[in-house]
Amino acid sequence: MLREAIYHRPKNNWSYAYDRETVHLRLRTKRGDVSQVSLVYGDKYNWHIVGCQTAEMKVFAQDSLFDYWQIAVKPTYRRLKYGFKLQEGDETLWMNEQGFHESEPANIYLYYEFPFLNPADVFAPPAWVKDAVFYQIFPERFANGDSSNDPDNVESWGEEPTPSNFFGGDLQGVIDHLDHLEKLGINAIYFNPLFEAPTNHKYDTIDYRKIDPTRK
Ligand SMILES: [Ca+2]
Repeated sequence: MLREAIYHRPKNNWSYAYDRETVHLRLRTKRGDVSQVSLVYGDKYNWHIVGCQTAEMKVFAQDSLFDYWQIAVKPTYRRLKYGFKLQEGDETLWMNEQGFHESEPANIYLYYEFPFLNPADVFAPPAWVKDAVFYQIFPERFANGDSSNDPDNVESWGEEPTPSNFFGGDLQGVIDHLDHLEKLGINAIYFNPLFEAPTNHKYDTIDYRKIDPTRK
């Protein structure tokens, strides 16, 4: 097993609250290098009484270099001590916060910790997002539906776009093409900035409460 490739951090996308009862844990290994990975886990105040448990992790993604293993765990008391057990052929390796071990480490304080499944850490997207198919629109370059609001020096549609030139796209242009978007199966639009700003991209917003006059 190539130890240099094995990676986990007890935070971010490697260890996170999936919902109020479930922690997702991930580990990376060199692609095709490890045949089995198990999570070794338990409760820090019960570990010495009831011991730890093991549960097999599954490869949930691969790229050209790595396998990515994942498991979902529901800790009884919403907190978790954990480490990993990796196997390939006759070789077994334990990994925890302190690094690699060739026999099972007895000291639970060497293990990783997920301190508490705090409801504030659970990302709760609105229910409609799960069925949404988004289309991202850069309004300046989507369609010019109203030439009366065009900025000065507007280019003819189809000319070469540059980082700073203008084509006059606006909200009317989007409205004019809603049928087309609907036919594509789109039911949500992600707009690049629409608010008042001097550039064509409008990330340099001046007033978040005012639609730019060239977009209206
Ligand atoms: Ca326009």
